[in-house]
Amino acid sequence: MKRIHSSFLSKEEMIELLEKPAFDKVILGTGGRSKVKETFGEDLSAQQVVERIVEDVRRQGNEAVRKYTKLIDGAELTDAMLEVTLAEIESAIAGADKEVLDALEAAVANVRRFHVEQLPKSWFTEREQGAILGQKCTPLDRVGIYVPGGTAAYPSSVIMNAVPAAVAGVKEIIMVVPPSREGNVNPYVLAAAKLAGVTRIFKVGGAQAVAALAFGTETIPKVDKITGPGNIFVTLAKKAVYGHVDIDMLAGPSEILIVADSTADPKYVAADMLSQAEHDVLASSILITDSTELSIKVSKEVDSQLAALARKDIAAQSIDDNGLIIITKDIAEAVELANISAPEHLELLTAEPFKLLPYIRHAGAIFMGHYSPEPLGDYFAGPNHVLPTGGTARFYSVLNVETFMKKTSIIAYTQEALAAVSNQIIKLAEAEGLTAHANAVRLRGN
Ligand code: HSO
Ligand code: ZN
Repeated sequence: MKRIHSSFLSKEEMIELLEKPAFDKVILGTGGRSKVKETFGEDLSAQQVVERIVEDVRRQGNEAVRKYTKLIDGAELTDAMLEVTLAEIESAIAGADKEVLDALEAAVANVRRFHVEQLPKSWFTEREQGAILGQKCTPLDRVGIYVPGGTAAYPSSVIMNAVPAAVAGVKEIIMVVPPSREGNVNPYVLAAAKLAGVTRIFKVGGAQAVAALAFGTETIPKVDKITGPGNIFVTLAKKAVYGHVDIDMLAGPSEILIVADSTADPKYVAADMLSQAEHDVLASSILITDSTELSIKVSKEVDSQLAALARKDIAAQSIDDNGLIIITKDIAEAVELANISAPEHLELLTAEPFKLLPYIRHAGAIFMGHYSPEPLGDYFAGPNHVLPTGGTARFYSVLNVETFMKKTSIIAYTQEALAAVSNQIIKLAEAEGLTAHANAVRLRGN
C-alpha cells in the first residue's frame, strides 16, 4: 500500500491526492466497456446507455423493462412475473437461517429506534395581532427504494432505506431489485423487505428500474422519490430523472478514512480498512496518522489479513489501487486532511476522539474510538449506512427520516394583523411593478 509523509507534498498535491474524481468523470473500466459492447452491440458510454434505456422505458413501459431485464440480467420475465409474490417472500423466510432472521429483526428495531428520534415536528408560532405562522411536515405518498443485485444485494441496505421511510409515515414503499438469471431475488433481501415494511417489490434493476419508478409502467407504480445506492448506470439514471421525481443523492464507491494516533491497534485499523476495500475494487481506504510506527504495522497487517478474506481479490485490488497511508506531523493536520477528503465513513481511532469532534466538518458518519468499527454502523447500531460519498459529504447528509418528508409553510393572519403591515407590502409590490399583488392586500382594507 502507498505510504507517504505529508511533508513531502504541497497543499495542492495533497488536495489532488485526497479528492475523488467527480462521479460524472468516473468512466467505465475496460471490463464495463466490453460488457456494454457485448450487450448493446455498440461502443456506448455509460451516459449513452442510460439515455437510451430511460427514454425506452418512458415510452414503452413494461415492454422496455422486460427487454432490458433480459438483455442485461439475462432473466426472461412476463409482466405478471415482474412483481415478487407473497408466496415468494414466505418461502424465502421459511428457508432462511433463523439466527440471521433474528439479527435482521434486531437491526430493524435499532434502526427504527434511532430514526424515530429524527422525526421532525410540525409547529405553529404566534405573532402580533393574533397572526399564526407554522410549518407542517408531511410524509411523501410513495417512494421507490433501489437495492443492487448480485453480490451487492445487501439486506442491510433494504433496512437502511425502508425503515426511515416507514418511520416518516410513507404509505407505499416500492422496492426494486435486479433478478438473477433464473428470475430470483436474494432471500434475505426479501426477508429484510418484509421486516422493514416494504409494500411491494419488483424484479427490475439498473437504469430501467430507475426509469420505471420515475415514470411508472403498466405494472410498476410511479413514485415521488427514489433512494438507495447503485452502480454507475443507476446513479446516472437517477440524475437523468431528477426533477420528474426527487432523489436522495448521487452515490459512488464506498470509502473509509481513519484518523489514528499511536494508541490505535494496527490489527483493528487494518481490519477496518479492509472492511471497505472488500466492497468494490473502486472502494477507497485511507489511514492518516501521526505515528510512523503505526503506519508500518498497519501496512504489514493489511497484507496478512487480506489472505484469509473471502473476497480477497476485490479487497487486494482496491487496496492496491486506492489504499493510502499518510503520515502527518500531528493529529491536527490529520483532521485537516480528513476535512479535505470529506469521507463517507470517518473513524477516529485516537485516545480522545471526542476532543477531535468539534474540528470535523465534513464526513458522512463518524465512528468514535477503538470499539466503534464501521461495520457496527453498516449493520446494527441504528444510524443509517446510506451516506454521501466522493467528497459530497461537503453538502449531502446521511439518509434520514426527513429524506422521506417535505415541509409546507402555514400563514394565518387576522384582519388586524394584515392591516398593520399592508402599507409595507404594497410598497414592496409596487417597487416590483406587481400592482395585482398590491391590490390583493389593499382590497382587504387597512
Ligand atoms: N459500507 C456500505 C454499506 C454496507 N456494508 C452494506 C455492508 N453491507 C456503504 O456504507
Ligand atoms: Zn460496508
